[in-house]
Amino acid sequence: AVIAAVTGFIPSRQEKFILLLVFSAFITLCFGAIFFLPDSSKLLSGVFFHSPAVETNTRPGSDSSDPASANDERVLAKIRKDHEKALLEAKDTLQKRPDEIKQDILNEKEKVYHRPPGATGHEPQDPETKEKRAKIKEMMKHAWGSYRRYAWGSNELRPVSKQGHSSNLFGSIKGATIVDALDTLYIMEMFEEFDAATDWVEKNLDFNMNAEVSVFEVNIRFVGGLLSAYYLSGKEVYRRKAVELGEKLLPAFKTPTGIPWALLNLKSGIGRNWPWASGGSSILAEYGTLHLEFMHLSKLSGNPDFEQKVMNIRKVLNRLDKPQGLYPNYLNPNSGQWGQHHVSVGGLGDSFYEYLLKAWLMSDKADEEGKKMYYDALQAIETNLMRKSTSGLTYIAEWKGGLLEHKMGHLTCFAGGMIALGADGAPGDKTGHQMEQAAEIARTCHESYARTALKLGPEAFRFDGGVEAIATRQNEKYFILRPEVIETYMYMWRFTHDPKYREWGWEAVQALEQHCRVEGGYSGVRDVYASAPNHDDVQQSFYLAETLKYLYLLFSDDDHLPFDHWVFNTEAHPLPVLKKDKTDIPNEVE
Ligand code: DMJ
Repeated sequence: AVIAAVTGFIPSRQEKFILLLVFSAFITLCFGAIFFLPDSSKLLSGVFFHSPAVETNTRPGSDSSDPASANDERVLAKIRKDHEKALLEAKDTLQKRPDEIKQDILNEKEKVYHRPPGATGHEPQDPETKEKRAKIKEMMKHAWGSYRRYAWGSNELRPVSKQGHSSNLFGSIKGATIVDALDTLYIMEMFEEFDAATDWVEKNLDFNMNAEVSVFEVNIRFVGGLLSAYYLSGKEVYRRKAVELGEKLLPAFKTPTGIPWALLNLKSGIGRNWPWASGGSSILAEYGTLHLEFMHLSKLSGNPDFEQKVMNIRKVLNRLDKPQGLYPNYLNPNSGQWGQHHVSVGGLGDSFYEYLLKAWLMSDKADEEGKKMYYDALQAIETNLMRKSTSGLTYIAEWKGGLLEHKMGHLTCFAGGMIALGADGAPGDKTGHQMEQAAEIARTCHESYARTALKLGPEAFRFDGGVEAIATRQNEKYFILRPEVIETYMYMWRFTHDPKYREWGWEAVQALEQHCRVEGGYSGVRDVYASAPNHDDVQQSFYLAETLKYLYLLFSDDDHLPFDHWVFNTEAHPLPVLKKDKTDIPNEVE
């Protein structure tokens, strides 16, 4: 009440605790001051301490060569030192203005670990769903167990040749599969495996290397994976490693515009862009897919740099003219001008749009700028890129300087889930319309699977030359265990509970088991139209991070990682919604 009267601030239970600390420091100050009065220790010894040791020490003319008395001297010296320290701290606190004390309290409060509900689920009631969910967990056990056996510590597994595989996307950082899989292990309650992974991270995960990495890939898989592992498990090592890695990525933003480089040498801090990118440009889906992780990094580290860097990207984008309201995939970080006018909701563009929507949702709908940018962009996509095929399949084409390429990537199929997730907040009366669009995209993407021999989707499919939802080029016929179609089924299931989405998800499970499962894990296939699979011998880390996680959630109840408390980053790593009223209740950590 006194604090409320002085500062106008009504403390919660946690804040009361901190206030109590401040007052005890004050009392210590008064108490400690007595030591500075003449002969105070004598007074104290008479009034407070009745231990013979102290009495001996305070006796006039005591012999300091006596070991007992030397010990007493040490005790008293320590007490004096402690009190001096307490005095200084209390003096410091009492010199603060009420608003500074209030800020300190808020800062302390931020540091407390909070976990939103639904980190782990419960068994579905319906026996068939329960069995299917258990089957997906068994698939995770096979994928993880094989990686652990044949490729432990490498970035990925070669499941056919049963050895490690390292992609140059991560420089010489190791353990991509471990970090990408952490949260899936946790939500599937594979705690022995989670602990083994934690042990590896503690002892081996290292970012101090003279090697070039993809800023985007490292952010979505490593920073995202570490953040989720922290929020799910509460283990400090994950918070520390996420912040450490985030700090290593900051030099990528040293460009004239603050639009980051695609590639960064973690030791020298020197960045550059992909040599193939139009006019030395940075890529929309790469610099536009840092927001969620960086907002959390600022929150967890207290360092505002992360947030400032990603908010500046928005500023640069909002100053630019957009052709037909569209965002080109290429932007030059030196000049701040667009490169080629290519627009895509698949590769090179995709997760930029996803992060605008999710930034708004993750801010508990406070980020109005993110919201506006998302719905405006979606409107431009609908007008310029979304088309219906002759037989009525809705697809999202690619836009090249005003001309449409009637091709849809597997990557673009995530858009069904994104549009469903955003439909509820759509401006005007568009909620129903957007839900229909999302359902139509889900249907088209399902068709792209259904029209193949292996019942797995090609990398890209076309709607021209007399075909619909079929890949016509040999180099677009592969399937690399990608998650986007299943991701969309999961969102559609959550929002509609239409059983067809679980049926379609189960079809994918059967195809994965039949054609991708091998003795040493799961492999991608080179041609989904061939009658028998030709394996590419790579178990992508996103298969464990995303594909299996989304499948598991598709067969889980809605209160497992509920959408009003968690937002998935683009690698399916769940991040907590930053509740405006901070009402999330701290949970027990298993
Ligand atoms: C993942 O790394 C992410 O989903 C990313 O946004 C796109 N590509 C892969 C999966 O296909």
